[in-house]
Amino acid sequence: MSPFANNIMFDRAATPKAPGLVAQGRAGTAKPAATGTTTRTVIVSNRVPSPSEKGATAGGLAVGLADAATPGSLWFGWSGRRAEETATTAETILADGVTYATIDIAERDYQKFYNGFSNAALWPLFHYRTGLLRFNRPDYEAYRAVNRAFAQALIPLLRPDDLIWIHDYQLMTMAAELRDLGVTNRIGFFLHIPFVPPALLAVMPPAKDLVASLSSCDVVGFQTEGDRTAFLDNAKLLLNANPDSSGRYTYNNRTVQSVVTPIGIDARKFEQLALRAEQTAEAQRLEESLGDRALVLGVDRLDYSKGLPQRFDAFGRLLYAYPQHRRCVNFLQIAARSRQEVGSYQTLRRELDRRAGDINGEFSDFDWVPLRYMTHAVKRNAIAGFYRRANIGLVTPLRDGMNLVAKEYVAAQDQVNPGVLVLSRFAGAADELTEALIVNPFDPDEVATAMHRALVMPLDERIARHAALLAKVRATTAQRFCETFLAYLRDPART
Ligand code: GDG
Repeated sequence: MSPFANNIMFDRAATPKAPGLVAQGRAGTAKPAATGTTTRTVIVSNRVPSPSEKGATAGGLAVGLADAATPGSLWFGWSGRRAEETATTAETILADGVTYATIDIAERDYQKFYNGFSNAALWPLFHYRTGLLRFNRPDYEAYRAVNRAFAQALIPLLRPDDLIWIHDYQLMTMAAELRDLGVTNRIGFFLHIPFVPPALLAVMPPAKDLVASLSSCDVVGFQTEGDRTAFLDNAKLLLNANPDSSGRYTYNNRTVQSVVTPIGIDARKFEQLALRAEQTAEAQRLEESLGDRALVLGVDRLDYSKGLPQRFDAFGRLLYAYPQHRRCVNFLQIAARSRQEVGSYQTLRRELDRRAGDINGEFSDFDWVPLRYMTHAVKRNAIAGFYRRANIGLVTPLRDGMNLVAKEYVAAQDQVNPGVLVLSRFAGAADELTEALIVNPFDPDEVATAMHRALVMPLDERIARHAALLAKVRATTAQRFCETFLAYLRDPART
């Protein structure tokens, strides 16, 4: 074992480890949760988290929006159930003052709307993967039809002064459907994933339709300045829009305000969770299995945008190029399965199985297996404990709207003995988290060098970088994201 690796372990080990739902039936029967003159927030997203499973699912949207669902608000979307027919009336449940209203989607619509246009056309294109894009007209028609069904089912629940806040790429045409059906409420849309420049959007046949539909909103929000610029460039080209210096333009007699409102996490709560999580059985089992080895951790949905094959290669390069880390480090990749019905996800899984096998076959010893890779989800509090134990948070997506894992990793660290965040320059989070080791995820050697640098980084540098990162993660919280976006929606002229 190298003296160099011993240092790392000593540093990490130096700090002791601290040991009512109310079913409400069909649409329209919900008792108004808020009275008086304040406007109500209506959140619309494809999936509505069941109140009892909040925080239990792998996915950034539900995590980031938990703070928007304040008492008195309404959260509307798909129930998660596939039925014979797509419903046009919603079922409602009241929990903690929030009304959750959901509809079922017909199996045949779901396949085309969700697995088809949303996840085999929009998702790859918006993550710059034109080669994976599968477009066909029936899928797009089903997408429009489901967006229309969402609009039809929402309308009976609406009050005149509701602020409607629609989320993400599955619902890009819903605002246009609401307008078509006569809705005059303020409507905002937030895109959680990247937007692409005109040269890329040009390959999407209904590109103009999509940009025009978003222009039915009063406010359109993005994670980064780059995404907003890409959207406005498309609006100029496709709609002849002429945005002013604050990103505002007029289309069809409506003023559309584009805004940048990066999403965040409830940092203080996550810090507490991570501290307590050291005591969970999972964290303790992980600790026992590692002994004094360093831990490199990746936590992602199993998705090709997350750069997992390239990340596995980078870990292999680390062991190859820096042999002093062999036997002294473990890489744990949690890759919770998602969208398993889409072909490219099955291909990815096989690819990762193969690469993990290659690396372990090459470097394992009878008492050390370098790479651990699991495809089932882990409980949120266990993940928090894993982050805290990890010497490196390896967050290397090829493209990502924001990436909340990067922020969670920072929040979970022990401030007097923190780990190092290695972050892709193509994650939206890299715009803010500049004190991370920023890497190009397409270059396994560069990522391996960054991992090596993180593993040997002196404690004072780790503390300085982490303190700067933590200040940022604490400042751009999920709550601030929600408040800022809703403030724009209340008053789009605000700059
Ligand atoms: C989209 C955009 C944007 C992961 N595995 C497990 C688990 N997770 C949690 C993480 C984190 C969330 O899921 C993932 O969030 P990300 O932001 O990293 O990624 P996406 O799901 O792709 O989210 C993304 C986000 O929307 C918000 O706008 O940042 O760019 O793609 O919270 O901890 N949670 C549990 N078990 C797991 O195994 N419980």
